[in-house]
Amino acid sequence: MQLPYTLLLSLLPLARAHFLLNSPPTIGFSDDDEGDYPCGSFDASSRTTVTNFPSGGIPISLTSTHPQVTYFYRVALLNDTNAWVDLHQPIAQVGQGKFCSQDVPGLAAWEGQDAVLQIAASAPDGWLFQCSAVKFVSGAATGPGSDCTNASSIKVSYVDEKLILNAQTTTIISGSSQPTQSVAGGSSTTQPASSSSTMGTPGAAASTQVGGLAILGTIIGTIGFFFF
Ligand SMILES: [Cu+2]
Repeated sequence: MQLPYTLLLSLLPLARAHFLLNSPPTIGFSDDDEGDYPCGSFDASSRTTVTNFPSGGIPISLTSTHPQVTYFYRVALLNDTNAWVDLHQPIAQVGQGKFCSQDVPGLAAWEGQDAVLQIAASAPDGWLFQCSAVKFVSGAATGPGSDCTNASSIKVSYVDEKLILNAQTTTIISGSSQPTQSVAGGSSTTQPASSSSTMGTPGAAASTQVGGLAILGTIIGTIGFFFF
């Protein structure tokens, strides 16, 4: 069967990309070099497009082309882009396609400061990075944009893990506060440990963080949600 040329074109980005940061705007995307810490081979200090990041939150829209991926949401001050701070609990996505967190809260303590948002993704083929230039500001959530949508086939769940990943080290600390892996270089190809068995408690806190997404059901044996 031959696919129409236009359809083939529309499939190309999904077929090739590891993952995409749709919103806020990425500093840069290179499929071949997305594994290069800290920003997928692009300059972390680039300020070409700066997104105001109110304490109330912004939507963060991602597209995964992998059957599973874990996203870590991190920020660093512009003058220290090797010191990353968790912005949001990591999220494991099963299934390919778009996932959008509608209101990821900003950091009130950093209001007025220039910073870099980094999405570090643990994918089957290794760590991948996308960054966005942001400035923390006061104010209410900006609300979801038109690209803040979710693929119907995905399911996502929170992961109770803390990632320490910089130019010197890559370590994941699970909910039990025990390091589960430690490798040098920030380019490990290992997966985070037991994302399904180390999740935090379900309920209001989790659903509030993602905010506005409909919860359809609970994943058997673990704590998770279906989003659409
Ligand atoms: Cu990939």
